[in-house]
Amino acid sequence: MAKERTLMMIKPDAVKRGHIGGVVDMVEKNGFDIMAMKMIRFTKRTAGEFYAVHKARPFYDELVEFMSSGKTTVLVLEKENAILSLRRLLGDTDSQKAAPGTIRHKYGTDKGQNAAHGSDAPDTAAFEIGYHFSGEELVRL
Ligand code: 3AN
Repeated sequence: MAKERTLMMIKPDAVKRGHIGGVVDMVEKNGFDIMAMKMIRFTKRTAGEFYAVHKARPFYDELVEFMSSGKTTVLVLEKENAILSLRRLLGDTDSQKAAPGTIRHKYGTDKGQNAAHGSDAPDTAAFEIGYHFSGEELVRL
């Protein structure tokens, strides 16, 4: 399979607790190539835009509030089958149900404060990478 790119975010809960290095270590040890990485602070407006697909969900306001509550680390990761591979490494959305060895098991708290995000499909990965990075910010090998 050809290499694929996905967007990862280390969320405000994990950044505040000093887990950027721990999460990046798991990402690197699992064979992902980091193609871009930066720190951002979502505003309520930009968090709402980024998560617009979830607007109708009951947790939307909580999600926007949480994602704009502190700094977020945003990364573009490359690997064969990167999207599914990162979702497996993240574990269940509910950190309490995430399997041992996953990022959310190690660093997450619950369904909302679940340490990190990974794109869920090729179309959302393309939107999410384009939302955060211009083409020039992505490494060309
Ligand atoms: P995932 O990120 O695992 O794909 P989704 O797409 O169901 O999960 O939800 C998107 C984001 O919304 C999650 N990463 C999580 O932060 C938040 N979220 C999902 N369910 C809840 C919930 N019941 N309460 C609070 N936040 C939630």
